[in-house]
Amino acid sequence: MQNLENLQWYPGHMTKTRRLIEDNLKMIDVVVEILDARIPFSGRNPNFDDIIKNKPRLLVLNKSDLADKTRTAKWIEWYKQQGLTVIPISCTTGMGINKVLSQARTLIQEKINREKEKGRNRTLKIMMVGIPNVGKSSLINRLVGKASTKTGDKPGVTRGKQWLRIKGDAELLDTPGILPPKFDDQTVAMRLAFTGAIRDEIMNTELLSYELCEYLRDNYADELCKRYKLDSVDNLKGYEILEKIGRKRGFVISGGEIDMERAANMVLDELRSATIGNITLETPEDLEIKENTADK
Ligand SMILES: Nc1nc2c(ncn2[C@@H]2O[C@H](COP(=O)(O)OP(=O)(O)OP(=O)(O)O)[C@@H](O)[C@H]2O)c(=O)[nH]1
Ligand SMILES: [Mg+2]
Repeated sequence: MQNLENLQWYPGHMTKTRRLIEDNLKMIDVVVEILDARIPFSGRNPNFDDIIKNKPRLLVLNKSDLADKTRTAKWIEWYKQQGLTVIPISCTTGMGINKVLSQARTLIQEKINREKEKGRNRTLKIMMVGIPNVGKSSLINRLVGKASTKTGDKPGVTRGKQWLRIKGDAELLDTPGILPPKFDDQTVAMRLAFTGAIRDEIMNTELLSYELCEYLRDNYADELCKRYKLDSVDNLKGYEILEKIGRKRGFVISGGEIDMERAANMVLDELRSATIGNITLETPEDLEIKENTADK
C-alpha cells in the first residue's frame, strides 16, 4: 500500500476553514455533518468532534444512491446505537432531502419552543461541514431549490464561507471540505481516495486501483466479474485482476503490454459512478474486527 502518512498535501485553505468553522460556531443552532454513504466511518473527520464539541449535530449519509443499501441500513443502526441522529439522503435523486430541516429542527425543538414563548421567531442557522467532495454544496442547492453555490466532481470546489437563505425558514452556511492533517490509519486514507475525497493528482492511481480490485474481489466479486466479463477473480492479486480487466477492454500498448494506468483510472471512475455496482467500502463489522485485533 502506498504510504499516505507523511504526504505533504494538507492545503492552507483547510487550516483557514477550521478557523472559519470555529469562528462561526457561536451563532449556529445545528451542525449538519455530511458523510459519504460509501465510507460512513472513514469519511468522518475526527477533528470535527474537537471543533464542534457539544453543538447539536445531525449526520446525513449522502450519495446513498451509489451505496450498498444493506450496508447503509447497518451503518444507520450502528450510529443510532451511539445516540446520534442520522438520515440517508441523495442530492442526486432527492431522496431524504425533505427530512434534513425537520430533523435539524427536532434536535433543538426545546430551544425553539422556549423562544416562541418569548414571542421570538427567528430563522434556524445551520452550518454544513464535511470532508471534500461529499456534497455539502449540493445539499444546500437542494434545500434552497436552485443552484446558489458552486458544486463540482472534484474535491476543493468551495473556497471560503457562504451564507444562503431559505426564505423565512433557515440560513445555511456552506464551508469548504476539510480532512485531518495526517492519517494514522492507512486504510482510512485509501478509502477516502477511492471515493475521490483526496485529489487523484497526489495519488498513485495504479496502486490505489490494485487495492480496490482486492477489496472488490473479497466483497463484491460478482459485481466485479459481471462488469468486466471475468470468469473468476478468486486467488488473484490486485494487479492480476487489473491486468485481466485491461486485456478484456483492449487497453494494449506496444509489445502486447497492458496500459495499466488507463485500466486503473477506468476502474476508479467506474467505482465512483457506481457503474460496477452499488458499493460501500466498509462495514461496522470491520471496526469490530479492528478493535478485537487491537486488544490482543
Ligand atoms: N451520485 C451522487 N452524486 C452526488 C450526490 N451529491 C453530490 N454529488 C456529486 O458530488 C460532487 C461533489 O459535490 P459538491 O456539492 O461540490 O461537494 P462539496 O462537499 O461541496 O465539495 P467541496 O466544496 O469541494 O468540499 C458533485 O459532482 C456532485 O454532483 C449524491 O447524492 N449522489
Ligand atoms: Mg462545496
